[in-house]
Amino acid sequence: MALQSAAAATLLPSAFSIPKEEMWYLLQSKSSAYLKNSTLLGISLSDHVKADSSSCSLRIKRDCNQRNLAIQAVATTPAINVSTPEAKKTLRKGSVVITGASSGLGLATAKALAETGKWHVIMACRDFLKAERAAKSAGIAKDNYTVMHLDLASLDSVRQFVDNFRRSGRPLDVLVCNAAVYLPTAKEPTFTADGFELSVGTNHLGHFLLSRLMMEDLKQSDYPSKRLIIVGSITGNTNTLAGNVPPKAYLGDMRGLVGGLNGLNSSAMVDGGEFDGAKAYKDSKVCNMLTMQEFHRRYHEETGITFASLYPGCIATTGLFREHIPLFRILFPPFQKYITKGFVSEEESGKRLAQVVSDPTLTKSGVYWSWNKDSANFENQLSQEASDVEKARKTNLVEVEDFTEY
Ligand code: LMG
Ligand code: NDP
Ligand code: PMR
Repeated sequence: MALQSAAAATLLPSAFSIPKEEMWYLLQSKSSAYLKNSTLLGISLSDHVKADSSSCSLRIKRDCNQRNLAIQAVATTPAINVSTPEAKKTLRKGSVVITGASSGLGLATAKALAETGKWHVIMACRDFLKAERAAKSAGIAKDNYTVMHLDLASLDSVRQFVDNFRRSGRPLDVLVCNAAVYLPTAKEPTFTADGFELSVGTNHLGHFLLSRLMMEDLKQSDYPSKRLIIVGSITGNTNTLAGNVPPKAYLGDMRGLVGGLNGLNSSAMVDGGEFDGAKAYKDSKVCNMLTMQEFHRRYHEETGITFASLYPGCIATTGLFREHIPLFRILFPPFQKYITKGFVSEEESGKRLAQVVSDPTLTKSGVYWSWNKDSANFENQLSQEASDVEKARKTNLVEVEDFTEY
């Protein structure tokens, strides 16, 4: 299937390289709509999503240099010992990567965490200057943040970001997948550098690769609680009123995603249907919430990483709605404030996400957090589709070999 071949080539972690002849095979298979009964990078092309990497017919080479770099990077960070109260006092600053921290929820979370003095925030942003300016105008102290370039709409950029991060020598204690695009008025699909429909390509696939790569860095963290957080939303959950506003999220059998989301030999939509920008965003949020759960099932026990998702509330004033019609942008905030009462300020939403990052009591993995009217957090119920185990498996497109055992 095209995504498994195209994306297999592109989504491959940089810690692996593919022999030339096998790359040729991947390129060949990119144009083939249906490849049956072969496996690629541990994914069965016959059923799209076989998790069993033992059936891998193509070999993946490991790039030991890459791995060594990661180990060196972590070795330079001071070790902590939490066994005594004294040691607790000297707990080093946590190190958190937040994607899309140049505005809205990401920026507010960066600010909330930086203000505690306990966190160094790596703002992973596509627009370096905008992020620097945003950090300055939010009043984030220089010592508490670093801006690093990341364009989630390019898998090369994702890999480059991970390399740069490792070179920085900082540990990774928490990764927050926050960035997103929403294209509700688009009539035709647009695409990422790798040819995936832009909303799902950015919001889900870019974050998926980033998460899979950075899980290795998280594993090596000696911080008391290491976490990988993927921002979800109510509008992807059809067990809510908000989730029933058309167009509703629906992934179907995910044939479009499996086919490459390229709008050529496959649909640009996950479910294989006609392009709809608002639906694509909601579908991407379902993918985000499914991915979190799949990560939990696959990696929580082995890595000790807490995987979580959340609905931060309706932050009706953010840049997310920049592509919506002007009338919507005017009416949406008062509608949410006075009618649905689902409105939260950017500041409040930032505190919520910061809580999921740093609250020592929120260590439960596999949870979708929400907040009630008094801003008290609770474990929320996901819709049937957003909890579907089979669909969750399909969001994990690349089965990556465990490369901890050198
Ligand atoms: C689509 O339109 C667009 O086509 C698409 O491009 C994209 O933008 C998409 O979701 C985004 O929307 C959707 C359309 C659907 O929405 C609208 O046209 C309405 C937009 C208006 C939004 C702003 C509201 C402004 C209100 C004005 C208020 C002014 C406030 C002033 C306040 C001052 C106070 C002093 O909309 C519709 O189709 C409408 C019908 C939707 C109803 C859906 C509800 C379904 C409920 C089903 C029940 C499900 C049961 C679930 C049970 C769960 C219970 C827990
Ligand atoms: P904003 O538009 O304010 O923030 C989105 C961020 O993502 C921006 O920093 C943007 O960068 C960044 N971004 C977009 N594309 C890319 C890319 N290709 N590479 C890197 N960064 C990128 O929206 P919100 O703060 O509202 O959204 C944040 C999260 O909250 C999203 O995951 C959204 O789904 C979720 N959410 C939002 C809700 C709301 O009501 N607003 C409700 C529920 C969930 P730039 O500044 O350069 O544009
Ligand atoms: Mg919704 C009952 C409450 C409720 C909540 C909490 C939201 C959140 N919305 C609610 C209800 C309604 N909305 C109703 C009744 C309508 C019909 C008038 C409605 C409409 C609506 C539109 C057109 N709402 C929207 C849109 C958008 O374009 C936003 C969207 O879907 O973005 C994907 C949106 C949202 N409503 C929300 C939230 C949180 C959003 C924003 C985005 C997101 O999920 O990230």
